[in-house]
Amino acid sequence: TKPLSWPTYLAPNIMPDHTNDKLYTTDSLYANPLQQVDAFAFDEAVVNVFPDMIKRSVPGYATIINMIGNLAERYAQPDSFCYDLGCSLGAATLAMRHRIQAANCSIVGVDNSAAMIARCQQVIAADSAEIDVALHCADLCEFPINNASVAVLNFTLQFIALQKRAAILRKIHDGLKPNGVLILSEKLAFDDEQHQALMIELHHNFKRANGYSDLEIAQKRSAIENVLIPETLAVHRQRLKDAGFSSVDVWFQCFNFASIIAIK
Ligand code: GEK
Repeated sequence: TKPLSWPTYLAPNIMPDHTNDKLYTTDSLYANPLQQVDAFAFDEAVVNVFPDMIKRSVPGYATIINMIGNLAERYAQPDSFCYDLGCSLGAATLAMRHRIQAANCSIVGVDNSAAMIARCQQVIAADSAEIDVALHCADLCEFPINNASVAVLNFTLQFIALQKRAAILRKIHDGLKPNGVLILSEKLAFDDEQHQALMIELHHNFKRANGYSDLEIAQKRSAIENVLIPETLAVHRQRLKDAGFSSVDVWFQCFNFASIIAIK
């Protein structure tokens, strides 16, 4: 594996080139045959390849990150919090931090992976934007949401147990100010079997075109199988409506990856 330069796609043109240059490597976690494929976990090994992994695995990731900045600029309200729930290395946090204009607005990042939060602290420390960022290593299921104008769940809800998802969305809804928004990005499942198979095939083609081998794709798939549980758009829509959101719609989709904007 060769060192990658700072993942500027996290927030283009923001990060100085010299920062953390040697920290990230290309993702080859599943390149060799494994005796046994363990369940996927957000540990130190994943942190080191994370920028490369997510960019090569999630179609539209860089666009979504950029547009989260755009949406935050539009919806952040003065004297409120913007939450990045499941913040990983802080890509959405940085995008928001560089776009929000509202006065006295600060960002709260939450992730329950100690390795992710430790690295995210470095990312934020190396960034010079002025908006305050508070990072917490915590389970977002337990984390209080108050006085929020923007909440981001960017490919995070999919890792939470199915039975806990409704309560999280209700808590976010209740913690949002009037006209506050939730940006929810998820990997999707489809009821139509033919369409489901097509989306998976096209996603795997995307990964192959980004340099992943069939072995890597297969081993990653079995590692993530019981960890990332995708649901249909209809299920997401209904649960967001049930949580109290008045407007729920998709603003981005590529294959089986979509992002929803839900307005209180
Ligand atoms: C990005 N949003 O780059 N509480 C807190 N964090 C959690 C929990 C939980 N219960 N469960 C999982 N996580 C990021 C990408 S990655 C998506 C998000 C992916 C965290 C987990 O530790 C990981 O950092 C993140 O959710 C999911 O825009 O890897 O596909």
